[in-house]
Amino acid sequence: STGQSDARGALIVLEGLDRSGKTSQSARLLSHLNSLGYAVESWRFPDRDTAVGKMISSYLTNQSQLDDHTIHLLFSANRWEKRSLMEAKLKSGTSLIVDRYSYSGVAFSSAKGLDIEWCKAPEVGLLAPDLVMYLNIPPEKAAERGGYGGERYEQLEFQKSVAKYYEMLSDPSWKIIDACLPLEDVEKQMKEIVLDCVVSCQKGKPLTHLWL
Ligand code: 2DT
Repeated sequence: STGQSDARGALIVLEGLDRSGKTSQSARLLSHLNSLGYAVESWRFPDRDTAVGKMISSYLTNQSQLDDHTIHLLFSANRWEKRSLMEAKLKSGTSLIVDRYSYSGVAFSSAKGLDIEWCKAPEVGLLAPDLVMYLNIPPEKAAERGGYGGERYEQLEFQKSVAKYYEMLSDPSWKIIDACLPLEDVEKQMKEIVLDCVVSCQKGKPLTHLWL
């Protein structure tokens, strides 16, 4: 800690298509920051452990059917139910590495045909990430990686559409990572970017809110 009262943890979000490597890289970033002595946790959305998360999980595994708007709002509710804990963690100095966030929410639902602005609306007021890293991979390449797991959205044509919506959502502050590179190269790039971000949040960079 710098001893400043406004020092805080960083909210770091990883986005990308299925099989882009988000989950492996989250784990690597977690242990890297840990080894440097930073307080850090790895989170993911959807958080399937809550009551809302169980409904989402059942939908994703095709055990239940829900209207597209309904599931969209459940994904959003799943972030809202974690919002106060997220804020408390960040304020207490713990950084969070989050595997998927509001951008997944908007990209996946928009890819189904829902209006983008409608999709963004329930996200307004959630904490804005300090850093968004997008693991960029052509959908065809991602599909070649050991195949998909069989959940609802894991289909090439749909992933192609999601990629277009991610592109529409991305802004110049996003760090676009070439996820086709070897894991170690991706990891090296991400570590440097993340460390910069953690340091700037320690110096008291203010927390902001979506939608940006
Ligand atoms: P995982 O495979 O990463 O568990 O994601 N999704 C995710 C949405 O449609 N909306 C959201 O808000 C979020 C966070 C992306 C499960 C799937 O759920 C999709 C893939």
